[in-house]
Amino acid sequence: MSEKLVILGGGISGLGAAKLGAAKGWDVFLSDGGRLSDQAKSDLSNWSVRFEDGGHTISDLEDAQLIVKSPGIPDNVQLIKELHSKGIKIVSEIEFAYRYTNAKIIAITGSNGKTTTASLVYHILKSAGLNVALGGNIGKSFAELVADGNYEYYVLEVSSFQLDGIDEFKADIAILTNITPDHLDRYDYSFEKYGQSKYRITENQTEADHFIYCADDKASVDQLNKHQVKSQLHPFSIQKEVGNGAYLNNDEIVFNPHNSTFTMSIHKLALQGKHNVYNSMASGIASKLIEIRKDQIRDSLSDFEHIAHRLEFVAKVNERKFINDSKATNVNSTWFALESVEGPVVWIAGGVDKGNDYSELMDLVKEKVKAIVCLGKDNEKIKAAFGGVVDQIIETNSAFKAVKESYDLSKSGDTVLLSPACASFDLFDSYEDRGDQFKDAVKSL
Ligand code: UMA
Ligand code: ADP
Repeated sequence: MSEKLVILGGGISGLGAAKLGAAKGWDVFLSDGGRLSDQAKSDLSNWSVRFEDGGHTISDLEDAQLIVKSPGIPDNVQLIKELHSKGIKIVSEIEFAYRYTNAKIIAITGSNGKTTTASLVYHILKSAGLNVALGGNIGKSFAELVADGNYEYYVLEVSSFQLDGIDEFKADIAILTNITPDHLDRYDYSFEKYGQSKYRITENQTEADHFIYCADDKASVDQLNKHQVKSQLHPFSIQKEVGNGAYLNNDEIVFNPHNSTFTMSIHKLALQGKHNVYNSMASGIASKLIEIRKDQIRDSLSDFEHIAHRLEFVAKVNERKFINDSKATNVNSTWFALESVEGPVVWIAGGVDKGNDYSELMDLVKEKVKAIVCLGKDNEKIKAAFGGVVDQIIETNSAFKAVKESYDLSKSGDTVLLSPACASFDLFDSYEDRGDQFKDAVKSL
């Protein structure tokens, strides 16, 4: 008889795990506390997967040999505690998928820059002709990719929630972009615990593997000092010269992993801004470690096409520049946005605050921001933080109104920047929805 695999959650992750589990001969039962879509039900039936929705029936879960838990379900909810107490192994979907592939894995984690860096690495490898897939915390789940294809390389964006459920998962090349406060509600509001979770990306690595990290990021370096990382270390920095990684020499990036040095001007990078120098460095090191040619790496870092909602140029309207950075859902990502645009700036900010400390933005706001247009239901914290610093702070509750007000507050030569530092769920379905509505409003000006 087949062993029983229980999957908790029937979103992207759970459906991917169900498809792979069924293909590998497990007796799969998927349980969703919410409602499954008709498409999900039809897919599950086609794969001969039994399922329930609208609640979790514990008696149908506790005879599982293995449980795959979706990343959105926290570890501290009663259901998970109960299943743990019965001694059942509970893993994340990336751990489950890992058991069914021998391909090389390049995994990217961090608080900001994961999607950009993963997409850059994928672009370089794909352009070099490798048989490579991109997925994980973006696009398709790792499990679905493994179920559907036979790739030689997987470039995976990996979240801390996914790392929390690993056991043997190991990346041949791991990239940690940075560690700044985010998702602290899942880590007892402890930045230390969140940092430790990110470092689990190194936990199963051996001397044959590689770990690429930002030497300028204090939290990353502090955690490195606390961990016994066995893999080969590859730092990147724009502040100082480092070996076996990448650093900045005036306007040239010097890549020197394994002492094979090559350089690239930051002016040739497709993605501009300091944060993208970091992302390009990390991607270039990873690509060199898998022996992609220098010219290929340089070409791909220059011809990469921008990803939507990340410092995305939308349009110039009567000499005002509109930029969509809707994906900036925490203070650190907004810091890099404000740093990279030229003032004067009309800054559209706000939404659901994840415990933000706005003081980090104060210097840049003083230097560049002439007006703030709040786009959120509760804007008190933003008003309190910047009330004495910025003359005009106004409140709006739709992308259309925010764009209209920003246009009126700006003049020729100004930049209107949507970089909210907050999640979008008070007024929008997602950050994509917020960015799309912003772009539509700009186009209708
Ligand atoms: N559910 C239950 N029981 C519960 C709670 C939820 O059954 O107690 C069900 C819901 O009804 C729903 C399903 O679980 O049907 C949703 O599961 P999920 O929230 O884990 O979402 P997925 O659709 O499986 O997507 C997840 C990631 N989501 C989260 O981590 C919250 C996706 O990342 C990821 O792309 C996908 O797996 C594939 O790996 C999204 C994300 O927001 C983009 N990630 C966070 C981020 O980037 O900041 C970490
Ligand atoms: P993630 O997948 O980690 O959320 P993204 O690449 O989607 O990261 O970028 C999210 C936001 O952070 C965007 O606003 C982007 O401009 C900004 N950002 C990208 N890379 C970095 C970085 N290395 N450091 C800080 N902010 C960054």
